[in-house]
Amino acid sequence: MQEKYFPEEIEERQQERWADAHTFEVEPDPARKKFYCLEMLPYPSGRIHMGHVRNYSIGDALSTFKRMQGFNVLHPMGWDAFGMPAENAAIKNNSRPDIWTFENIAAMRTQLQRMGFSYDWRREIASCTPEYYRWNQWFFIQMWKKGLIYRKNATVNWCIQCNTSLANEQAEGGFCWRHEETPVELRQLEQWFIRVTNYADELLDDLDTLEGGWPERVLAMQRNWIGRSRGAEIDFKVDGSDKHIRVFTTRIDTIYGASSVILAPDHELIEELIASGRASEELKTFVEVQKAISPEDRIAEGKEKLGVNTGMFAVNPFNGAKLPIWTANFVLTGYGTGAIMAVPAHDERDFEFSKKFGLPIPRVIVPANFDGDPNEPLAEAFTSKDESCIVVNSGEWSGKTVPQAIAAMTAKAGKEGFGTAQTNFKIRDWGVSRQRAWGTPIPFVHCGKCGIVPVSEEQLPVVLPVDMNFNTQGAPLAEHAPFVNTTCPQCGGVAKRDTDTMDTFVDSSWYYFRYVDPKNEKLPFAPEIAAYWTPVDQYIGGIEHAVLHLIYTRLWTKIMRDLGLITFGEPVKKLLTQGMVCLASYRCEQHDWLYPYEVIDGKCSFCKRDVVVGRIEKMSKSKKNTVDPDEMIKIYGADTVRLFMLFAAPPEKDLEWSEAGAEGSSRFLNRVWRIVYKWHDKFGGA
Ligand code: QTW
Ligand code: ZN
Repeated sequence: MQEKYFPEEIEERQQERWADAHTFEVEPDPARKKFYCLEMLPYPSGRIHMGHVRNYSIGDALSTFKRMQGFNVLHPMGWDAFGMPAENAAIKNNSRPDIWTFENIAAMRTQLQRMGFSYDWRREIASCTPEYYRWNQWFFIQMWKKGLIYRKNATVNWCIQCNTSLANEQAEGGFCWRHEETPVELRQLEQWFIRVTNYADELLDDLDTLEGGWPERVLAMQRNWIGRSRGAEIDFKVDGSDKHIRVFTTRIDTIYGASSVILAPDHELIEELIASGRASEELKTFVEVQKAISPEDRIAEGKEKLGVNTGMFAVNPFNGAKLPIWTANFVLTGYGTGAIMAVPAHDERDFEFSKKFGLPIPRVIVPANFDGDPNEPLAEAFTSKDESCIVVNSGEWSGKTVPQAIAAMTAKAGKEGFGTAQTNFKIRDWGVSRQRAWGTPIPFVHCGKCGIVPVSEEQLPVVLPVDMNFNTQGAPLAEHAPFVNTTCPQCGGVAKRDTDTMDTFVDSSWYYFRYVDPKNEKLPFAPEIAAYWTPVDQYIGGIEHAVLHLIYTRLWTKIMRDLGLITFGEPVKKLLTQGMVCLASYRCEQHDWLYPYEVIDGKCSFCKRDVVVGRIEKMSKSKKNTVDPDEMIKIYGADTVRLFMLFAAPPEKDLEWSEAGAEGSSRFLNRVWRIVYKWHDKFGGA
């Protein structure tokens, strides 16, 4: 043993020993208890950053602990390797996305190995390899057979210069990211969808079983995202016509308080009114303007409520009252039926709208033991959810409690045939197609005779060409003739391949099942091997995946269960959402913002004035407040960096990187070394 602590030397030597001894390579062993420790796999962006280092240091500490407890620990790593950055690099360097990606993977793998993380590297996967993505295609076809895949017209952001659709992030502020002068158009395009809504009830109800294992915050975010609301659909007759408007309401008990019916700007009744030539100029303009705004933007926080009276009337089926029919920006066709009854006295949004346009605000709900006058004008909407509230001013239903009225009035609507109980969800079906080049090709062909036909399973994978031309106005994959031109699997005639690719969240929905059996050529993984290793015992990753990734992977698990590959419906027993790695920046009166290395002993290195902490923010390239893990490893060694990551903050909390803290960790390890050195010959050390 050497007297001095030379981290680089001992770490590299130890890492070699582990590799030679296959220390972290594991196989199923029915005699031993397993522990599956999983960390969210990285995008191969080029270099490991501090967020990764923290994520993987936490996972590695737990894996080691579980090994020491005697568990057979599965601890794998891989690459979420499809996506736009590779395309952007290919455009910029006039090169290929696969070359860029594999170079990055090689560099980042070296970095992770230098950190000394205890992965079973034999199980490494990269989602951009045909060996991996063929199973995305296989799943896609299985889902299609089960009726879980469909095509539908959907609105996408479109740049006429790029001649392709843009992801929302590429169309921020309404302009194309590559053509800052070109406003993004909304276009209707046929897109592929996965029927998430078939599983919406289960996705929501099963969250209860995760209680205790998942952070309460994540459960709440998912519940809100799925957004189940139980209510009723009610038909309002259009006055003087045989048409009906179907509205969705969670509060049928308030229907006597409705003072208007409001349609989405693209509701079919409005289209008909415009087509018939009876719509006002004001209405036509309003509809045109609103249709050019994306639904998300129409209902964005703080957006002013806008509306126009259509001039038509609807008849309340309960009391025959004639209500004006309006259209407004905050009613969307994508949610419920695209039409609502506005009950301003008992809904904040309807209150704001009705007040603005001078619509009546009749009160129909009061608290239990109410002794005021229910006809007194309200200063604000009365929205109490208390079940003891009483219905008033509502004919035969007056005097009932809210739950009683909801049950009885829904039953009446059903009996008389003008309504039914109905459950709605906020969550939408998953639009999985992207008009992008670096992704899993959708395994379908378009045949003039047979229509849209799946590729036969024996012909999988549909291999993505890597010699695409990125130096083009159009879509590189759609312009690749050898890829596009094919034959129909059904009739053998000429056909064209679908040129959409899958959302990369498809790749990450099931990657950790592939780790258990990464070389399988018959199936995505063998059910009996998955039965040993899965579900995941501990998953660790950033909070930014609390909703999308973690809902998609729960969905995928339920679908895999229904395909008979696994027997459970929840993939992750315990979830840890780690906090962010932040850095403080400093301000000097004279020199404004300083980087950490420009501050010495709490003073500005230029003018020696005292500095103040300006802000503590997540490290990011754009803020130029990053610290490179490699540099820190060179100075202190990987163990110091890892130790600092673990001790500087609880894993769920944000962590402020500080070089002084890293020095502290380094001093601690040096002290450990000295003590061991002092006594090493007493316990037989060399
Ligand atoms: C799939 C995961 C996906 C992914 O998120 N492939 C499962 C969907 C890091 C910081 C960042 C501090 C820096 C920095 C940043 C976690 C940029 C440039 C220079 C420096 C992720 C995830 C995992 C993989 C935290 C990320 C947030 N963060 N926290 N502190 N910034 N891939 O140092 O490569 O982005 O959430 O768990 O590790 O991340 S990923
Ligand atoms: Zn463009």
